Amino acid sequence: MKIDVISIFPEYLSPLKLSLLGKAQNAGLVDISVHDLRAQTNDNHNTVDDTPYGGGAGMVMLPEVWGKTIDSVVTDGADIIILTPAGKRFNQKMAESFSSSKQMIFACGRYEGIDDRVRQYYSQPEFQSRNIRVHEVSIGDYVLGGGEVASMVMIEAITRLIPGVLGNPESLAEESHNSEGYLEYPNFTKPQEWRGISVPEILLSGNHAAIAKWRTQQAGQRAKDNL
Ligand code: 6GU
Repeated sequence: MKIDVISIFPEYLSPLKLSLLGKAQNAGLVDISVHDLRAQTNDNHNTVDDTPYGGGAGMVMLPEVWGKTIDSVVTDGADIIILTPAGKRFNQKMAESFSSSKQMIFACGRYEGIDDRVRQYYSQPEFQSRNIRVHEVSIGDYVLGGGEVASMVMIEAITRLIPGVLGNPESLAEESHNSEGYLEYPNFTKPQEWRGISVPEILLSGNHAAIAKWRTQQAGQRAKDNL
């Protein structure tokens, strides 16, 4: 998968070189490039924003600088992600569907967002016929200063689903994961007693049917508690 992240703070995305993602890049499974939006500005101040038509607070990012940058990276089959708190909520299902994408382009907006004509432009039939799709995505119900951290959340969730990226594929395939992809029941390891708290006896019983039943019950309790 080719991943292009566009931001006015490219250094903000340096964690993408680390850990699992660093290894996945070295193994040739993903190819991540970070692009500085200001590289496509022409004026002395490297302007990327201006005041909104119709008035109101804040600044809006200019369409032309985004258009030039996206034009320079987009290829057939790309998914263009516009990161905005007004977007569709990201979840595990979306991560799974994006994990087979050829190219993901992350447009990290700052200020009050990106001129909506960027979304409109790349949604037109000439791009649709090249299998290029635009998605406005949010990672949750809170407001961040910009899309950079949100893009890293999405990249981590998506790339770990690409075959070969995870060291241990069993941890993806294992049962007892819920629809969001995580173990629902509480987990314990050594020692059997820690700071006066013991591991539940049932987990030491060797009775696999009873353990499975206990875990299902615990998962149900947790689901209720988290409502
Ligand atoms: Cl994608 N961007 C911003 N600025 N805030 C957010 C978000 C994205 N998702 C949740 N909050």
